[in-house]
Amino acid sequence: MNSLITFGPVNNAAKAPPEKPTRYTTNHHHMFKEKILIIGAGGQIGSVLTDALRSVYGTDQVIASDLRPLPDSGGPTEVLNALDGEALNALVTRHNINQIYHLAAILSATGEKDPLWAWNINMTSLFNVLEVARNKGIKKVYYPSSIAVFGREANHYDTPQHEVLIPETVYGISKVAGENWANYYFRRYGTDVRSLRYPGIIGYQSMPGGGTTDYAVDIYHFAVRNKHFECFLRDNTSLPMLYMPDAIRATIELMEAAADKITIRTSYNLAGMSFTPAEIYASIQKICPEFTISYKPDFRQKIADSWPASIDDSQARRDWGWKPEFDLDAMSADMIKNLRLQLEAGG
Ligand code: AKB
Repeated sequence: MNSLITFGPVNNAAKAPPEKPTRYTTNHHHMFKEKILIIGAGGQIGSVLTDALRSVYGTDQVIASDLRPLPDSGGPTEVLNALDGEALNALVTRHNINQIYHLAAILSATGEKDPLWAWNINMTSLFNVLEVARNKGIKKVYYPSSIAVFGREANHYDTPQHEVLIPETVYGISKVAGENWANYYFRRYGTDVRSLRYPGIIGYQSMPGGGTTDYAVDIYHFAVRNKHFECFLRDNTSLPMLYMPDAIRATIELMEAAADKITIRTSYNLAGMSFTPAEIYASIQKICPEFTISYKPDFRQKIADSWPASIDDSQARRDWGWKPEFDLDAMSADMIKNLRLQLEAGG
């Protein structure tokens, strides 16, 4: 039996109900049987995913955890340092956790400031998750990868699923390694780890931190305040991007798919749209004609240049029916509408 699930905005931003809530279908009999731990629930994706998973599985079934205390989200929260394997083990036992979403990571731009520190955080936390999953028989693990796994040797356009992976950031190296460890745990121990290579994710509910695609969120915040925006990438830098409701839906659809449909146990290519800073600016200008932009590329330009301009996600479409809903103009309209509501509400 399927039930229709809807969810609204998260609690870490001013409330502003979306006109058309995102819908999920899920197996009703799964609800209230799952006990889910989200690691990195205070982050850009984690904060939105927490609300979405609570809509699907029940508020008390989803434990939101982060390094720092989380704001009240109406459900259970925990402080967890994912580098502390014993603390993770104890938490999993205490809450009878049977699914883990591991979203904590140092992203591409921040990682370049201290590569060994970033490597240690990204890999140690993943090993802690994989080991607790193996030892405690966790049913499913979600581990996000990224377009950062690709480097300049990869095909730049419509980058295929099976492609040479020579990343140029420590973040990308950690994601290539992480994908392969996920695959290893699946093949060797049967641990059901599932993964998506996220492009840049754009949403109004939360802010990104330390990525190369962050400009595409920041630009909307400047536009609704009618403030001049200085972009850290060149105007013609095309990157793959995805609107938050599509990203959340992709994640839940992958995790709900029957295990025998999942043919990729490293990580699935995932795409929504591709655009350059000049194109997102033009899209925003249709709604905010006064808005102005200038370009001042910094060290993140080199990272962006090493990433694909567009992604071939046909394997995800074939295997578990992935299909994005938002294009650039639909995203701009929804972002600006919701950010304006947040501003009006004092956010
Ligand atoms: C980043 O820019 O580092 C992230 C990503 C694409 O993984 N948003």
